[in-house]
Amino acid sequence: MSTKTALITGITGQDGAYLAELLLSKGYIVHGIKRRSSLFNTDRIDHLYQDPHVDGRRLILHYGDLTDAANLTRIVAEVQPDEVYNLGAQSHVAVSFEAPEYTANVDALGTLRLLEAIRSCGLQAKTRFYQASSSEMFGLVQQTPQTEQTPFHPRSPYGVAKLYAHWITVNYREAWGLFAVSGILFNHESPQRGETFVTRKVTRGLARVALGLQECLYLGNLEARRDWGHARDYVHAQWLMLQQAQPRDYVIATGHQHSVREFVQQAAAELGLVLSFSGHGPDEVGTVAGRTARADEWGITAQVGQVLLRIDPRYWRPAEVDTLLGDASLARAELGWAPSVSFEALVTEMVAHDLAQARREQVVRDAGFTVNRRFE
Ligand code: NDP
Ligand code: GDR
Repeated sequence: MSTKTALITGITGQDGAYLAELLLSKGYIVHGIKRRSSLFNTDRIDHLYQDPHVDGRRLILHYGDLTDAANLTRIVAEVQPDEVYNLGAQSHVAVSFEAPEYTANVDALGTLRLLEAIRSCGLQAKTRFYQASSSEMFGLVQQTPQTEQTPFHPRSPYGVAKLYAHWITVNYREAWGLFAVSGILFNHESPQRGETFVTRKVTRGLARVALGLQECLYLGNLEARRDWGHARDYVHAQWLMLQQAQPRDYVIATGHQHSVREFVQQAAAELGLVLSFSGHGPDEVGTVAGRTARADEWGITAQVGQVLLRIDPRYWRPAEVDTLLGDASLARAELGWAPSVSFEALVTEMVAHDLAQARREQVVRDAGFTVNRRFE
């Protein structure tokens, strides 16, 4: 067991929660930065929570923000981390078109602030740094599959901000000798995925529609193709990158690609529903064309002929990333990393989770209480 100390920004997010779990299981003392919020925002890590009034805690949370350099410097000075994982970000690509300056401030300059905090605390020889880079940096892809050598062409304020963060991480490695690496991670999902990313929106939305809690699921571009893996596998790769003898950037991906449409069909099939599509562009709809035995077994109320899915052009992006497919050969060879969860198993796990959640909502509704109506 290790007695290392890690600091995680974005610990309340999908990856932060899985990484905190992994590091605690390895004996780390884990510090995390959470944002002040008017409501509790630690749902994903509540199972790891340790009472601050009891001595010997191994999970310690600090209030902070990537836009606040003084705060980051104080926390780094206090924690003296062996490893820093910079997972905090405004991570939604579509939202980055609405809030480009904020996205740049958090995702690009936030990374610089954190690197500078390590340097100004004199920790560049001690602290290893992981940057959450993204396949979105490839954007308009110029080579398939994408590797560490593929040129970047980001297509959103998010992608551009992440590219700055990527290069400033390289620069601190080259200029100051920091053990600083970027994981160029392709999309990774789980039942802990934020509800407005497409996979979770689909599994949650279809489960709710299937049980009559929501009338219809609205989506944007069904043709986009992504390389989807499981977040638990991907945080393991993040940790492995900081355990190497030499700092190096790695692509992390499954090497398999599916369209949003295929994801929807697979999720519907999990619920015992066969979907057929008709119409074009904004008029396209997805209708129940058949029910399998599973739909009866699971008490699914959606019937043949019912429209489950409609297109809402609001979800089309001003500039889209049409296709991403990663080649993680270098990570396989040097980190000994490989994904362990298939596309089908990922969809199964997410649908099962969201169906169970929808059933709980059904009980609440049937008891006469209001259910959550948010489904953006
Ligand atoms: P999430 O959106 O689930 O989590 C983002 C985290 O960042 C949350 O804890 C959030 O806090 C925090 N955060 C947001 N703004 C700030 C801020 N101003 N200061 C401090 N913290 C902030 O993302 P994921 O867990 O999915 O992703 C983790 C990282 O990996 C992100 O940087 C993302 O861009 C990157 N990435 C993700 C991929 C994926 O497919 N998941 C692929 C490639 C890269 P709060 O909970 O309060 O909102
Ligand atoms: P992405 O993930 O943009 O790849 O970024 P997202 O799930 O948001 O979109 C994937 C694709 O699905 C299309 N799409 C929709 N997307 C959303 N969110 N909502 C919809 O209704 C919808 N309909 C179709 C999108 O247009 C897109 O093509 C994620 C984030 O986790 C980033 O932080 C990370 O860096 C990248 O993955 C790799």
